[in-house]
Amino acid sequence: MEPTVEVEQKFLFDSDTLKAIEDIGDCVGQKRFHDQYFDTPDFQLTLRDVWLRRRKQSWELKCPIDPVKGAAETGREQSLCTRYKEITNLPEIYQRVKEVIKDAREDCDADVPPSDEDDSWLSKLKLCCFAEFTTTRRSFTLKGEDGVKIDLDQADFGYHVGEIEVLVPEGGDIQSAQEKIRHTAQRLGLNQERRVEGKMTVYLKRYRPEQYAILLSAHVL
Ligand code: V4E
Repeated sequence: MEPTVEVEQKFLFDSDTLKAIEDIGDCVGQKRFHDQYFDTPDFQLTLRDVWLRRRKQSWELKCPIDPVKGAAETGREQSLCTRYKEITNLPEIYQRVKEVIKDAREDCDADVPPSDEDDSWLSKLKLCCFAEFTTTRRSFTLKGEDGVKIDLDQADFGYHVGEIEVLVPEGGDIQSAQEKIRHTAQRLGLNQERRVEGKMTVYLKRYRPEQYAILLSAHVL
């Protein structure tokens, strides 16, 4: 599958928000999934805001589309939306991860890309699981708003968060996706001034405080 850009805004929700969503949207399903996130012991991926995840036996890599996001957004207003390129093709994920992990280049440049059945590439690149949790997700589409999805997530460590999401093909119109998200947020009566913490931020703060502190000071979180 071609990489896409995921544009999204997270929000906190209560029974009023849920009612607003049910008024203007249709529930299109509920699912449960277990996520495992991987990084090197010295956080080479997450320090670059690169997130390697296995969900339901499939791999996914989320990379920033603005490579110097920290520097670009430090000191001025941070957008409420996040924008990440999503790569789901395993050979391409392997290639990107090797480019990000410095020590990997010399050792692994000539080798064959991994397959779904073979996890040996993880240890070769010194990648370990640093976070895992299960999420129950209810998804909604919106009447009169093409391409907008709303997810309401409940993580098993006791945090719930919503997200308004639009997927854009690579090179597509990110501004108009952000505009759709702003419009949806307005329709739901959300009154946000700051970004809301995602599941990972809360997870790291609770269970990986060292990594959390390092990513916070590097302006990744
Ligand atoms: C990109 C990212 C992480 C990877 C997980 O992304 P997220 O969209 O939060 O998870 P989820 O389960 O909703 O994935 P989906 O099913 O939509 O693919 S973990 C941290 N980040 C960066 C990040 C950030 N710094 N701030 C916010 C508000 N979100 C994400």
